[in-house]
Amino acid sequence: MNFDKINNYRKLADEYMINALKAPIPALSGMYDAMLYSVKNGGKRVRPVLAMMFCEASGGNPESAVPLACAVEFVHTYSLIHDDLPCMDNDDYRRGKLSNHKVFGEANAVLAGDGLLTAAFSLISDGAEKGLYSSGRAVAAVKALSSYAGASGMVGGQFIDLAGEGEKLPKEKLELMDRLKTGALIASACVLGCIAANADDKKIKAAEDFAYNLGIAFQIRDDILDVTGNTKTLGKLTGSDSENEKSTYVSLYGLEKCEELVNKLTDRAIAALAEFENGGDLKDFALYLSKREK
Ligand code: GRG
Repeated sequence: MNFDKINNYRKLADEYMINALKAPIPALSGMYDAMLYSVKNGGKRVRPVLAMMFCEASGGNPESAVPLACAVEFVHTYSLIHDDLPCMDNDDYRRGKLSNHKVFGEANAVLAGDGLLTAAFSLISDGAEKGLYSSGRAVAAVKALSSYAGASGMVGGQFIDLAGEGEKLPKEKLELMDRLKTGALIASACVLGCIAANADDKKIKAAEDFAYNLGIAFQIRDDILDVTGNTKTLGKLTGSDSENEKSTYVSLYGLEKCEELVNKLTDRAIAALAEFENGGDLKDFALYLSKREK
């Protein structure tokens, strides 16, 4: 796999996000510190890398997708901050470091998430103002991101997750929850990358198809790692799913079948790339994610 390219995409996203989070007045420096803490806290940047790769695979310049890629990562980061709160998953650690509310307090962690969610949409408009894509493409990106991330997407998935706590979810409900909670934001990254390149509807549909298959494979891999993973590599304690009596793919199918499912879904994601002339890096990235250890 082309790690140099991936690391370059990660670097482009990191620089752009940090630059976008400068406190405009000293009175707000504490607010921006709380947002920056989680943005700089060691995420893998899977979603920004996917956005830039889809832009490139659609014939665009991946650098033109950077604001959209970062918008998705801001939404992802806000969701993790809110997910860790005591009223949700109540996690003291994220990526091996104290979670946002443990450092800044609960109220400030809520605000840091709110700040990142709204900043995501200003990044989209900034990209159009800088001439990286047209205003029409910015409108399409706002429409896609708000739909994938909102109540009918990621937020809805979290709702199903919280409503089903302590219950054994049937297969259909687990699939719906993960499609929304994990798949929808991955879909936003892939689709926004296509939007930056002005891709046609066929490519956008194929990107979404890739993303939902990859997203479920990603979630199953997450469930596997919660059982078999290394605490140090993952930056969190393993076994939390069974401790919290969460319904997961591993509890439903067992480890061996889950490994098979990851491979099958990854193959389906790769098949969707036939729509792109230049999908080789995406294929390698999907295979790499299917074997990830963190
Ligand atoms: C609070 C609205 C709201 C939503 C929360 C993201 C989420 C929904 C919950 C977090 C818990 C979880 C396991 C979600 C599934 C998606 C997932 C596997 C997130 C982790 O993504 P990575 O591995 O994270 O890309 P890094 O740390 O690399 O950024």
